[in-house]
Amino acid sequence: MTDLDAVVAAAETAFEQAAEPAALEQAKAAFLGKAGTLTEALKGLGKLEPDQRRAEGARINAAKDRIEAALRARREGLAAATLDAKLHEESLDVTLPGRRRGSGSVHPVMRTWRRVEEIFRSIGFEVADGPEIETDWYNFTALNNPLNHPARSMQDTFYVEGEDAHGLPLLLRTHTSPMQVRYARTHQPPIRVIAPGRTYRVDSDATHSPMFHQVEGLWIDDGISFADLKGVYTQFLHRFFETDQLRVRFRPSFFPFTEPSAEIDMMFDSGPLRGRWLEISGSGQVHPSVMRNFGLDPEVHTGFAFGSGLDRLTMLRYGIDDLRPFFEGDLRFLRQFA
Ligand code: 2NL
Repeated sequence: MTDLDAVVAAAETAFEQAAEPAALEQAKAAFLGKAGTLTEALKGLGKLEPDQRRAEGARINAAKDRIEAALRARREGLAAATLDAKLHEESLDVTLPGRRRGSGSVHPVMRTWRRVEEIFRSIGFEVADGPEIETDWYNFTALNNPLNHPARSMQDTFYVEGEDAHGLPLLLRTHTSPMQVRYARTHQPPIRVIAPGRTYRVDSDATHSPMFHQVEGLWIDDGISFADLKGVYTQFLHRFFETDQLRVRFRPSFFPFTEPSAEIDMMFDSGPLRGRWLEISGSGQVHPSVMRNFGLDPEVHTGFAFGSGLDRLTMLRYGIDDLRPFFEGDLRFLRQFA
């Protein structure tokens, strides 16, 4: 008679030693397979007397149940171990912060540009746009610049190849005025417009960049005066610097395109820049010749114009006294304004 306890013990040991599922299935075959120990034992039952056969059959089946139980346990053990190993290998700390795509931010001068548009729009101004490559007429002639004016020289203005329909040179606009000239020639008074944009001059130091930003404003109707300029520009400064604690003064000056002309100065009454007059804008009443170049009669229509630097407004707003870092692209500097 087969020593079934020994067979069960051998099976348990063989299963325990199977280190992975394929080995376990092979070990199983040795006991429960077609030629396995238990299968052979069952085959031997036919030779026994019926009584003995029943008792021996029950014994073999009990042994078979134990071996199958050991097999199931080992299968589950191996599956759990496999899962554990996999979990360990693919472990992932879901509490780690994600790697985000860096989000960009608006350049400080562009923030100023947007704020200026928003403020003037709320006062009733339109926003004009126009080309950065201009003709001599729109940039200089229409604005009353005499032909021998030094601003027209190659030392001051970037000329580009090519010429306009009249054979006159093309250039990078030196101010945003030509956008206002184009706007005024295609609209009827009341004309209330600002023209923000990039401008170019041959100039480069701590406070001058060959490319800079300006915003000009123009209000033309019958009877628009310096008083209107003072009201509009003061309101703009209060809104832009978010304080009424500043003073504004107009200082006589000269520009070819305005008469009379004035520099607008401002002084903060509080904050780090307090107590010093700061030049903030050029301004004046539109010159009669310029008014005629708009296609308007200077005897009927009057108006003011101003021109301010968006870069300078930005520097004053953030208290930065060097223009260059704004255009050098060092993100450590630029991110401070995000
Ligand atoms: C400056 C000077 C100024 C204007 C700009 C202007 C535009 C037109 C007609 C008349 Cl279309 N004037 N613009 C007027 C006075 C001064 O700016 O140096 N700004 C920083």
